Amino acid sequence: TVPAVPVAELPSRHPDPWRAATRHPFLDAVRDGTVPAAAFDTWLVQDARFVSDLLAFQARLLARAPRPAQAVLAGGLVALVDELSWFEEQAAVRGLDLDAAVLPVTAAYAGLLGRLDATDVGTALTALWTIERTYLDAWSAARPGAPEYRGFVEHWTQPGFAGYVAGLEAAADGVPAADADAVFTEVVAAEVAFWDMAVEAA
Ligand code: HMH
Repeated sequence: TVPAVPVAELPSRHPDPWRAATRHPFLDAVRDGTVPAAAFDTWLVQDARFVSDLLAFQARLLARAPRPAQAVLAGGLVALVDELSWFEEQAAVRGLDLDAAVLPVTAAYAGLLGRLDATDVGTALTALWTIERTYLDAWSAARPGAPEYRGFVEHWTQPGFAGYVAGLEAAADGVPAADADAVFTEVVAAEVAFWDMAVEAA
């Protein structure tokens, strides 16, 4: 058998998909202040739905995770519940309906999360690390963000989030994945499609 690839090596093994997922025109527009508010709001409502889908996926993953991965997954679940409360506050401030229709890209991403339930735990942990690392790197590239979006960019680049992603890295590296490269590229493609949705909404 081939030795397991540390997840931290996956971005450099797939540089073009990784760049597409973490250096996206939507993020440039948030940084520069050129994103139309309606496009940002459409994206924000769909992201709240994604976080709720992710919470459910992560709860299912925790139920089958090995002991060493349990603490970071459980901590992440609490953070996702807090994140949903934060989304509700932002939605209230911006006058958004979080029960708006789910867009196809969001439904497709939920389908991917559902399929991960049937994979080995190592593959699912690699996917979860990829989801969160992509988000962290993408928002880090949008720093500091235009004044009207700075609070969002700061929220998604807090040091505690980077620490969580490091914890997920250790958890993923502790369990071999059947095909880390395949799940990495599948998740990264879903992330690109999700950013694309925001640009298409503009
Ligand atoms: C699309 N990927 C997407 N949204 C998020 N909120 C995260 C990752 C991080 O939880």
